[in-house]
Amino acid sequence: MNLQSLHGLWQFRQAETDEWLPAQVPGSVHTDLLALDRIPEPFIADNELRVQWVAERDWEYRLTFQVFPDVLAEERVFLVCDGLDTLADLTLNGHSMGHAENMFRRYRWDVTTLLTDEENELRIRFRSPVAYIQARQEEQPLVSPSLSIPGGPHLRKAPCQFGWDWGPQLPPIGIWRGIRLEGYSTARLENVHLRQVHTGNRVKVSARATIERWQDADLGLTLRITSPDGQVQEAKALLKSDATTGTLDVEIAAPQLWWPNDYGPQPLYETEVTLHQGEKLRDRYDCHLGLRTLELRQEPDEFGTSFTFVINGVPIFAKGANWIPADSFPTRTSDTHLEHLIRSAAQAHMNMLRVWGGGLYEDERFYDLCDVYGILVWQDFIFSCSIYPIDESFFDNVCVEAVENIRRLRHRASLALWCGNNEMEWGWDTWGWDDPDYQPFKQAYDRMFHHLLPELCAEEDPDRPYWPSSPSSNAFFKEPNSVQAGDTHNWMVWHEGEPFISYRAHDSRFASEFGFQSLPALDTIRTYADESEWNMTSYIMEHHQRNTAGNGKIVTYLTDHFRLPHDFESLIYLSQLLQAEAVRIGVEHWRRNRHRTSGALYWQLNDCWPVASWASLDYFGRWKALQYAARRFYAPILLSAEDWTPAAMHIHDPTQALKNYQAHRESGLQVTLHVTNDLTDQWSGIVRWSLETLEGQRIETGEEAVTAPALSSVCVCELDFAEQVSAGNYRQVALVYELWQDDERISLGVVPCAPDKHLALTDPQLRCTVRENGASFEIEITAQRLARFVWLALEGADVVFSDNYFDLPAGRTASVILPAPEGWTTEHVLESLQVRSLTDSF
Ligand code: BMA
Repeated sequence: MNLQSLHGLWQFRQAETDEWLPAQVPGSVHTDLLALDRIPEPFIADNELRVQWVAERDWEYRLTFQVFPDVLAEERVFLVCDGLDTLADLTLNGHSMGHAENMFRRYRWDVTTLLTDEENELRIRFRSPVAYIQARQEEQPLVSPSLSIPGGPHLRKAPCQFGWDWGPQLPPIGIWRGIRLEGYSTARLENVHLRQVHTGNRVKVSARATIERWQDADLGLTLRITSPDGQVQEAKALLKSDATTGTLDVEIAAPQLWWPNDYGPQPLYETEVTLHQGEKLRDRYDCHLGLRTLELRQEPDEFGTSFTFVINGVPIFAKGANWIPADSFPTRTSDTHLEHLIRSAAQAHMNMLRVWGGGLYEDERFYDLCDVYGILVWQDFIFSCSIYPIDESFFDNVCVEAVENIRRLRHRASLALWCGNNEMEWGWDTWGWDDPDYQPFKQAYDRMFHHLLPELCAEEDPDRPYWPSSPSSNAFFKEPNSVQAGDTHNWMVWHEGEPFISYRAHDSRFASEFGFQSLPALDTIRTYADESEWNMTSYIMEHHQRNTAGNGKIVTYLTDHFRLPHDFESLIYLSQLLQAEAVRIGVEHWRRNRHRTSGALYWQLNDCWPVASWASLDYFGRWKALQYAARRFYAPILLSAEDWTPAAMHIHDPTQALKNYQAHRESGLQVTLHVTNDLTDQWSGIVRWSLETLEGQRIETGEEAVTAPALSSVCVCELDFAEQVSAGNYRQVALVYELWQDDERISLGVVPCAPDKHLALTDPQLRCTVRENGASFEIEITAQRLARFVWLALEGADVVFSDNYFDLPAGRTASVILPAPEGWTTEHVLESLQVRSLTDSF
């Protein structure tokens, strides 16, 4: 086996022109043009509109190269393209060699007879994806996502690259993944299937290898597993000259189990399968294996049917978010940035990400990080919000894509689920697709998602569950968004305009999408909008907002909760608070009801360009208020307050619901406090509460010892302050609730008796001290009066604080840690530290 990478400096040109320009491979036309200053950065201002022509043209790439002698000496040489985006025709030394039309497939062509030992020339001509989908859409109009260039479903290309309600219309073109020559003699490993069977305290790992061979020779097959502490175990087999498969087993005693984040460590076993002929290595396959059992438990119960991921026998509450591609131009995402995003998810106690069906099957490095950080992956097949073609060639194309991606990812410890698509069953059920003219499309949907894909999954990856669609109740076209079975997308908050407390009336079995938008950090906005545009309804701010009327929605919700801000920066801050509060209210509700609900994945973790969106990490990876809130509301031990009963709420009349909610608060305050324990050990501690004025005068206080059994949520106390809170004082009073263990405060929350906009807040007089502590600084903050949503920032350095946007009641101290930016002193931190709270916004 000999490999020769073809990465590096290529040339490219617009088709039918003469000017060849330098190109970077892997890469894309847009990023190549950008590097040459031929187009402006599409993410700045409205430059997106000025670069539309790029994807409307055809482009050509070429490389001249010498083949390494040892590659050329092999019996067979293949050109392997891990990703061509998308409509590509290839020629090698003038011979037409192949055609590609699916960016999610790996293409492999036998080029043994086409290569020479002199100069070779490889050319790849890419057709415009936009021209293609437009032409196909004219022949056969298909339902496409409303904010996309119509016709996207005609092409197997990331749907969101044609535009989405958070993404620009910038479909890239080019060689977007690895490209190389692979030379083999005698035989190669076509694929390897690793499976694990757990019995008692032993795991049998089996490797089944499928072999492509060109010679009738005896071959040696070896499976070698190295444990995290370096112990090596091996199994060997001799394959007779006609054998095309071979299976090997290794028994691992006392296995070190792989756990999701916060449940235990993520030990990985180095695993290697090699194919030999005599002493000669013919091929090898390497990966990292995490040993664990996985089950999606669906059992009838008093609420319907459960939907719970069970890892190593432990029913997990899935906590996380939805993942979209990290850049409109995927080849721009650096390893460091990708790791920052996944690490941020883990730091916020997430244990699951859903790779959403409008994006991509991600790179190996994404799943490597998920394996390492203990992030389970809910993997959608890449279909979203559309009606797709029904011809056989489309089905054949998808079958190859599905098999390849299943085989590529099935050994992953992190991979938890294959899911058919995003919101398409919902489309058939609720969005008016079920028209008589569309019946053949509905039948094709049924065939694809209820037969073909589950059958391929069962055959290629029998150890992993398949789910037909998100959302679905697994009843095929019946109530896909049911709260009794399966997963739900809860869009009554935001899309339907209902108040945040509506989440409490939606007892999902597994909430796989729900969310609220906000603006990104000012430093992020600065990269795309001039100061003259720093206004919610300016042209550029609306250009960087893709959800119709999204900015207006933020403003409307803002007026429900907060006073109008006095400047743009405060508007950003308030938009982020709204987002954090909305999602917190949903998640806390579902976590309190963990006997019924088994997961909450908010929409969405990240962004693909700088924009106002549902993301908690913006395009540059900056933590919005929601990301910090997630670190609190996803903590394994959660103290939460429920201050309203859903039964009394008019969820179908949002305005009335909010009025009721406020009226209720004016005539007292009823609150229940709950401890949710997601851990596998019982947890004991103390809950302390205090009804107090904004200045910190205690009206009533209390304390409860609490023991929360493993994997449970308990109601700690029911508090009724009908006597203490009245129309006369409710704007000056708040309930503070704290969780303590071993003299340490673990969390603190506040329920103000009036909506924030009506609270009688005044300057809390925040005071800070800074102390150096090795590689970090510790900031201590105190407040004289209740400070809502204390916000810290360091001018001149992007840092992730240990906590941010938190409440600080009168007389309490908060301690926040920040990693020391290189060369910074305590004085430097003090000078650059910005501290604000809600009163600074109006
Ligand atoms: C969900 C997603 C996306 C969309 C988001 C916000 O339903 O599946 O289609 O971006 O809503 O509208």
